[in-house]
Amino acid sequence: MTAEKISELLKEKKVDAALVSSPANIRYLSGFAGTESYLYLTPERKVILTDSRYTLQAEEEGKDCAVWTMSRERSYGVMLGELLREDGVERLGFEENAMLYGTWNSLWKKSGFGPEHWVMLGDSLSELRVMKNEQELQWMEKAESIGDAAFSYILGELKAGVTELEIAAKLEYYMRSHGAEGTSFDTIVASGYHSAMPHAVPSEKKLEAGDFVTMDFGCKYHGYCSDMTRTVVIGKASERQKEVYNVVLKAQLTALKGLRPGMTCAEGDRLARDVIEKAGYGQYFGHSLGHSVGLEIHEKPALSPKDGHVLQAGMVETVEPGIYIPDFGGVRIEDMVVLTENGVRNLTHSPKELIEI
Ligand SMILES: [Mn+2]
Repeated sequence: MTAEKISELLKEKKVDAALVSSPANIRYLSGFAGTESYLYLTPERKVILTDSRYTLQAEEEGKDCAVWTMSRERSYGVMLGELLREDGVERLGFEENAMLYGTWNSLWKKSGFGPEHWVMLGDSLSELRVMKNEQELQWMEKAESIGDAAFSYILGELKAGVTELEIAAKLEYYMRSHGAEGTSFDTIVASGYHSAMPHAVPSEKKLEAGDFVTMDFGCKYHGYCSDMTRTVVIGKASERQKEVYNVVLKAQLTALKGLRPGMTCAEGDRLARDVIEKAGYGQYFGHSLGHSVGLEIHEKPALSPKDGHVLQAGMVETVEPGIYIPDFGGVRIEDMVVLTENGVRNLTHSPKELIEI
């Protein structure tokens, strides 16, 4: 992130300084990967405000940053007051979507800078992260490749009698023991009637013959997230299962083929939704086609019917249509792609023709 971009943003928002509180933005703008800290920014300087658990890490990771450590006598609010007075700040930008009201209340009281000095920045700092550079793409590709390997491994572990929790644990153990720093969200393993819930929580339910099993999982590499979903059938798939699966697959392939820079996110969503609606399953596809991914698992813009952003080369999006039918089950197929000049490059390589186990 260039210093010019930060200066530009501060100027555009007419603020003298910004207090960054979202961990992903702190990491992106400073390199510091700790949590429960702040990054204070002006066009001239960057100061990480943290506590003693993170002092050494902040000094090591924070590029061109001073590090101030809070203490009982010198709270975050007190340190912030010192900075604002030193720099003669009149207007301080802050992330109202990444700060609790109680925290803000305490910060303005202890700093001595009342509410009239605080300016909401909306999501403007997060928007700096929308376009991914080569290094970020490499890390995301690596994270997704660990996911691909985990899927191919888990196929050998899926069988009737094993619980959803065991499968989730095995996926996570595999990813961590192959270089992942952790999961990028809580792993979803949903079998049988559970698979009708798009974000089901893995349970002690055992996989049974005839179950759809939807596995949605991802991991982090250098802080960057991966995300993928595959649905398989335990035993032989019924005709209806095949039909539903193939509608989702066709919707996904259609979207992968049609997505390109210049179209809006809503138009992207439409590509897959049209296929599902035409097949008569429109009412069973309740969520958006996809979302952006990066340091956070759900970033903007999203491939949603409500998102008017224009897709540009360098954005990363998931493409994950689904059909969820109560008392029958559900199917979701998800890849993670990067927008290129004339389409998309798929970062996910796992097979997606219906697998019967
Ligand atoms: Mn996803």
